[in-house]
Order: sequence, then structure tokens, then C-alpha cells
Amino acid sequence: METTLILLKPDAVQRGLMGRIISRFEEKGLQIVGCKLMQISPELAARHYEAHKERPFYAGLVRFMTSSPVLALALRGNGAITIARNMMGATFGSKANPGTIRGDFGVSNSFNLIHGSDSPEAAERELTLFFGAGEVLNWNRNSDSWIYDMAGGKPE
Ligand code: D4T
Repeated sequence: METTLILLKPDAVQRGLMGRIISRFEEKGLQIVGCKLMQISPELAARHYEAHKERPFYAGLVRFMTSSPVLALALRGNGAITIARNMMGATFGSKANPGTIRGDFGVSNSFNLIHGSDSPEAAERELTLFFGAGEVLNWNRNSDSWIYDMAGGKPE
């Protein structure tokens, strides 16, 4: 099972889209194992987006991400990282396909509603940035036996 970091960005929180976006992940079958409304500091934004430090959009991105609260989610599932990225859609709202979160809820390129880890390494690093010890819970979801085929001993 993979765990991925999702951030519902300030535009998603301010526009009242948290519930609808969370519902999509729940309905898909991803398990919420961490959830935290937080005001990101400039230091945390800088660590999270350190790969983009030299990019022209970096200053605006940090300003946006620290302008208002975000909702941090830890989502778990078989292939959760790729599944969540596919559900998010392309980076820019203007290009994202209908049916994806960015495609259905936004038109902006910089206010693009949601972040999701793009690799297992990024997920591990980012989960540690946003969640402290004990804030990601290992809990048994009773519906798992209907969400996954466990006949082979592992979730399929
Ligand atoms: P994040 O990292 O927020 O999940 O988005 P993506 O993985 O889909 O896209 P990214 O890392 O390339 O970009 C990070 C963040 O920067 C904003 N951005 C990006 C921007 O404002 N202008 C740009 O030209 C690009 C490429 C949007 C997402």
C-alpha cells in the first residue's frame, strides 16, 4: 500500500471545494489516513517547493501557498500516488481534461487547486514535512474487503 501527500490549496479551501474533492478520493476507494487544516509558513513552502526555487513562478507560488490555509491529506491505497495524480489532471486548469479535479473545478494555471506527490520518494519526503509523528494513522477500514479483492492474499 502506498501513502501519498495531497494538499488542497488555498483556492480550493476558499472556494468551498474541500468536501467535493475529498468525496472523489473517498468514492474512488482511497483511504484517508491523515487530515490537517494548516497555515503554511514561508519556510515550509520553500522546503516543499525547493525543486522549483529557480523557476520564474516560484515567488508567486510561495506567496499563493502561504496566503490562506491549505488542507493536507495523507491518502493510502494500492498505487495511490499514480491514482491521485491521474484524478488531479494536468498541472494547468486550462489544459486539464474534464473528469479530473483540475479539469472540472478550475480554469487558472497558477491557482490549480491541488498538489499530489509525484513519486514514492517525493511522497515520503512530503509526508514528513506536513505530518508529525502519530498524525498519520494506521486504521482498519471495514470496507477494504469490498474495495479490494483479497483472494490472493494481497489487495488486487
Ligand atoms: P504540484 O507540484 O502543485 O502538485 O503541481 P504539479 O506537480 O502538477 O506541477 P509542477 O510541480 O510542475 O508545478 C508546481 C506548481 O507551480 C505552479 N506553476 C507551475 C505555475 O504557477 N506556473 C508554471 O508555469 C508551472 C509549471 C503550479 C503548480
